[in-house]
Amino acid sequence: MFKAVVFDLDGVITDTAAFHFIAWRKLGRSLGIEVTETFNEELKGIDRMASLNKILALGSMENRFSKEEKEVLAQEKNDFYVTLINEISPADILPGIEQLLHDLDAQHIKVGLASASKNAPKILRLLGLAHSFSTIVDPAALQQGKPDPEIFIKACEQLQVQPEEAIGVEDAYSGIQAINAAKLYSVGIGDKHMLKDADYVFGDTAHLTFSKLKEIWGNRAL
Ligand code: B16
Ligand code: MG
Repeated sequence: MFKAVVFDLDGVITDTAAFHFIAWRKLGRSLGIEVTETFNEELKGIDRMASLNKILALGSMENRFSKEEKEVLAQEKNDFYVTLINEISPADILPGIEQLLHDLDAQHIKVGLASASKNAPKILRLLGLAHSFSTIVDPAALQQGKPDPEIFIKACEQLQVQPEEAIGVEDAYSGIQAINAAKLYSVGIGDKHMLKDADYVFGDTAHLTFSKLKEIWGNRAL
């Protein structure tokens, strides 16, 4: 049996993509750059500064701002984003996740969080799930973002398990690459074609049950 599950946050535990979109769109408009919903898809799973750099490149403004000015822009987006996420409540937990966390706890399987979001502890608190995670990797302490494996390797170290004994759950392509490179068993949530490198893909979190995880773990190729 697997000894730990390491979860991504956004798109797996809850869906904050719409809030990120509203906040980036507002910042983009203040600079004359139109961030569309389609473009927002490309920002999923990547960190705040990398997202800003992509938006500036979209508007051909990649060389217009100094590092300090970009810090101010990223902070501006985050201040607005934080006012938006204050609305988050336990009703925003994605289907099946609460039950899964409950079952993992009952089976004494360790649970960790590997999110690129610096707002992750606050979001878990608002969802009422902070107690369900025995460890959260601090993204500010990382050298590399996803698809680099660092965040998932760190999560396993903090949980004191070997990556080969753990399952990683992600909704983003870059996240699946990170889990695979870290050598956990990778579970994708979303589109089978987009997440084709995952060891197993669920269409949505409602199908992500403890019994199904046990089954796919038992059937995995060694
Ligand atoms: P913040 P995840 C990611 O969360 C989001 O998917 C991504 O859109 C966001 O830019 C990133 O967190 C950083 O978030 O600005 O709150 O630090 O999918 O890794 O849980
Ligand atoms: Mg995600």
